[in-house]
Amino acid sequence: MKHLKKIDPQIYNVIHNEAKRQEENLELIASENFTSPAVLEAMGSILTNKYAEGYPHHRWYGGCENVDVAESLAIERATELFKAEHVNVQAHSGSQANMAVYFSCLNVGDTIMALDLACGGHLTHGHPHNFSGKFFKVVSYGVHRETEKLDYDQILTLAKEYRPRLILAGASAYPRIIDFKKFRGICDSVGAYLFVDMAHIAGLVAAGAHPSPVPYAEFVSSTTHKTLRGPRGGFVICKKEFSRKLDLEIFPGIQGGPLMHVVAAKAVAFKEAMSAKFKKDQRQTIQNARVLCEALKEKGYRVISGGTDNHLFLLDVSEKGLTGKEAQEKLDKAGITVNKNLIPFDDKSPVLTSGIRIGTPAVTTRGMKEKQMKLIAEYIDTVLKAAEEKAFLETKKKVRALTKEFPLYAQLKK
Ligand code: DSN
Repeated sequence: MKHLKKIDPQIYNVIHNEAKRQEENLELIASENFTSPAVLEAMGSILTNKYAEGYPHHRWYGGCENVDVAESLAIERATELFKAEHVNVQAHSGSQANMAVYFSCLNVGDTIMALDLACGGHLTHGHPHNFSGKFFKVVSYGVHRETEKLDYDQILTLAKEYRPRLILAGASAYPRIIDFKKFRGICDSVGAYLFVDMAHIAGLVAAGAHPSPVPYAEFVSSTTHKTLRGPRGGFVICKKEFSRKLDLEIFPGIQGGPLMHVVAAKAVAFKEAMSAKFKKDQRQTIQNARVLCEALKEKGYRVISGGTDNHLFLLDVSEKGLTGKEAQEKLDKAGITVNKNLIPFDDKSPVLTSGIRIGTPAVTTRGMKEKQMKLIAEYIDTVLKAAEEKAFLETKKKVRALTKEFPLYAQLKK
């Protein structure tokens, strides 16, 4: 980055320091991952210079012959990967993907049903401060008080009572398989659309490691940067009958020019997600989550719902006398990055929380396996129990040694 270093040393330093942090720390934020060098190259390319409002071969600008190829490839690959009827790859983010879905099939004031934030839902699933909570009447469903798993009977009862126009399945912090067929049945019994936000599990779905929502839902939204391991961005899948409406809602409905460097990087990520290596990594991600979760359970931690079927799990740290915020801060001191998270029926505020969310996509991309998960469980336990700086620093040294064994972007340094 010699030009950046010369022109803007402050921003150069930000990138340099962040690269060091990513290299040296253990990244356990469930929604984060490390893209491939190929994705980085496409994303950091001159395609950022091009305006391309519209869709391939129907643009409002001249000179789109090259970016048309990139977007067509992204669409073809995502269509094949997820066995979709129609894909739009232009959403700048998961939030915009969700907004486009709502606007494609709802009117302002319609009723939607979605998972409560404290039980694992997302802000765009009807939070009062989010557009979704302002534009629509929101009925939240939760998880069962004892099992902490989705309670399909409760969802059906609520659906019959409130007759929502759309039911959203999908979560940011739910560790179990979601039964999309059951959701379809519930939607059919009340005449609602099924909308699945698969952002967290998209990589698992692409690899066949989690059942796909695509056969069941009218709309499926996702991001590309979580388990899917692509650039930061969004995309939407829908049934053919909604394709024109969806495309119009993305552009010109809620966005202007697509980010063609990101669209090209999405195409690269979809290609990579078709590989045998990607599929193997997704299965290892789940296996790593299970091993790390079990190791922490053995150390006496309460795990929400008793375990995990996917890439993440939630620890209730309140039983250890900590808030989620305190646990996150302690782990940060040892170079272990997680996020505080509400847990079902949490009595603490979203700022404090009773839990932390732990995910294995990023450490798995680095090549870590079961053996390293057991070590990480040791480190987490030591840090959460410790009160003195010395213990954090000792664990930090162990974290540094472990991450050094699994270098990031070794290809870029050759
Ligand atoms: N904010 C993301 C997460 O961390 O799960 C969801 O979009």
